[in-house]
Amino acid sequence: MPLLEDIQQILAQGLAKLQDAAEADAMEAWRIKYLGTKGAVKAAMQRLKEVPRDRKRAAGQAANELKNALTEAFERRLAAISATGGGSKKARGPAIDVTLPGRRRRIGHTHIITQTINEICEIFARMGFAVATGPEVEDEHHNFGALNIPLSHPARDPLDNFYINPEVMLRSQTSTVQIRTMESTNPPVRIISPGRVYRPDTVDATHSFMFHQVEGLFVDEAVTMADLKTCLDQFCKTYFGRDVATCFRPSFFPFTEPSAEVDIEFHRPDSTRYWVELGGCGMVDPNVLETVGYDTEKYTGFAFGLGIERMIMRKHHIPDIRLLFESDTRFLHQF
Ligand code: FA5
Repeated sequence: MPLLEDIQQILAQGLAKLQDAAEADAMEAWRIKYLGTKGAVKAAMQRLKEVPRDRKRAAGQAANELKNALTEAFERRLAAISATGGGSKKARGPAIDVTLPGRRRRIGHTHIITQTINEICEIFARMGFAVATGPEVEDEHHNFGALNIPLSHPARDPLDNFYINPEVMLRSQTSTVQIRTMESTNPPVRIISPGRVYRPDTVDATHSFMFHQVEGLFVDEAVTMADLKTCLDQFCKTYFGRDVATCFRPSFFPFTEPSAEVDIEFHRPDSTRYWVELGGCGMVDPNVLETVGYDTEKYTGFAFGLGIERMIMRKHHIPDIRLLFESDTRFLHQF
C-alpha cells in the first residue's frame, strides 16, 4: 500500500482504537502499538526512505502530522481518563452503581441497663423523687456503720466484700447514698439513687459480682409502711405492667425496722411459676436517722433497694443475668 494511504489508515484506526481504551493497561498497549519504538508511526517513518524524491517532502510531512496527531490524541485521552479516575490502578474493578440504595450502618445505642435506669428515674420522678448519686469507692462508715450495721455483723466479712483497705471498699449496696443524702439535706427527703454495687458473689444465672441497684428514700413527717407498699406497688405496676404479681415478705435489715423483701413472680417457658427476690425495703431505723442528726420524734421514713438486672430479666424474659454483661451485640441489638 502506498505510504500516504497507509498513513491515513494508521491515523483513522489509531484514533478509533484510542476511544476504546479506558484503562491504564489498554492505554499503554495502544501507546506501544502506535507510538512505541517498534510501533506503527515509527514503521511509517522508516518507510520514508522508500519514497521517490519528488514525493518525499509530502510523505515526510504526512508522517510528522500522523505522529503529532496521535501523540496529541493520546495525551488528551489520558488526561480525560485520569480526570474521571478511570486511569488509576486504584479505580480498577467493577464500576460503582450509584443508583443502588445505600447500606445502613448499624450504630450503637444505649445499653438496656442504662435504658432501664432512665425509665426507673422517669417513673419515680412522676412520684416526686429526685435522683441522687454517691461514690462507688466508699468508706466503711457509709457502707456499714452509719447504716446501723454493727462491727460484728457478718455482712462486713472480708469474704463478702471488695475491701481496698480495712476502711475503704467498693460499695456493696446503694444504701450508702441514703446516708450521704441525709448528711447534706434537711428533711423532707425524697430521692432515688441508681448505680453499680460490688459483691464477690458466685456468678450464676441470677447473681453477678457487679450489678446495679436503685435505692429509694423518703423521709418526712408521718411517712408509713402503707406509703412504702403503695409506692413500690405503683412502681412495679408501671414498670412491669398492671398484672404483675409482687409479694412483700417479712425480713431483716439492720437499717430498717420493720423490714421486708419484695419478690416478683417469674414464668418458666413451661408456664410453671417461681419467685425471684427483687429487693429489700422497710421503715428507716430511728438509729440511722439519729446518726445523720434527724429529729426522730418528728420524722419517719421508708427506704428500699431493688436489683435492676432482676427487673430487666423479669420484664424482657432473660433467663441468665450474664447475658447483660457479655457485650454480645446480637443480644443487645434486641433492645
Ligand atoms: C440490700 O442490698 C439492701 N441495701 C436493700 C435495702 C435498701 C433494704 C433499703 C432496706 C432498705 P440485698 O442484699 O437483699 O439488700 O440486695 C437487694 C437486691 O439486689 C436483691 O434483692 C437482688 O435483687 C439484688 N442482688 C443482690 N445480690 C445480687 C447479685 N449478686 N447479683 C444481682 N443482683 C443482686
